[in-house]
Amino acid sequence: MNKREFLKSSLLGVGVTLLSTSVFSSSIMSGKKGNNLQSGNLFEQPPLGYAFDALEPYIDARTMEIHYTKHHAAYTKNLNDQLAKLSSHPKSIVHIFEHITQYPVAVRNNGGGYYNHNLFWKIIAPGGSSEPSAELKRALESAFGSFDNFKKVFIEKAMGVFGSGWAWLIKTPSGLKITTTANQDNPLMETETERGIPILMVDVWEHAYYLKYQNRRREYLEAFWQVINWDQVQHYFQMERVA
Ligand code: MN3
Repeated sequence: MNKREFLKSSLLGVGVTLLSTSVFSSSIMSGKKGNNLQSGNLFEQPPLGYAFDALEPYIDARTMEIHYTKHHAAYTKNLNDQLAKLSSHPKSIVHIFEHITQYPVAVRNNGGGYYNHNLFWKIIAPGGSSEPSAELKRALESAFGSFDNFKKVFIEKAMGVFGSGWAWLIKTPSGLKITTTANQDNPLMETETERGIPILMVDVWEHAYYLKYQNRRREYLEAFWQVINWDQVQHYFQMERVA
């Protein structure tokens, strides 16, 4: 399997699974053509799945509430509003990312905002394993020398994001890599030089931590580390094998 085929099959695997959290409106499912999206939403914001205070004291309830009900909700609404203006319906959110240069910048920003938070809420969901599986640990050791070094590099990369953006652990044909994106871009977008399957990600926009941590991004990142749901990381890690 060459790199292009790998990415295609891998991204499809992620797309199909993650799209199960998106709900196509009945008008889409019924196959109506044209600009009929004004009264229906192509993408829905998935339920958070846990209480706003579930990640206390690491991530405070007020931040979670505003982040989910205001920021993420707005990205979702704005994405739907933008897509309603288009003459044809996108096949999937992943398909949009793979052809992102063909879309208005508002689709890029709000589509990324919609999708990235869908992933992120699951990564910080309570109740999962507090450490990676043996298999994932071996892959991390292979790529970064040790698990401790992986954590160090990930946090340094996240610290290095200037302004608003994200840090990512991604699966690529040449192994696990850490990358960063600006704004709401993600490693599925055709514009990224480092592309791959998102496995672990952290939101380093100030809205993700400012209420509790103000300018202390490193403290937020250490706190984030305490709430990583490694079962979900493992789930994303294995998803690439879905052809
Ligand atoms: Mn955010």
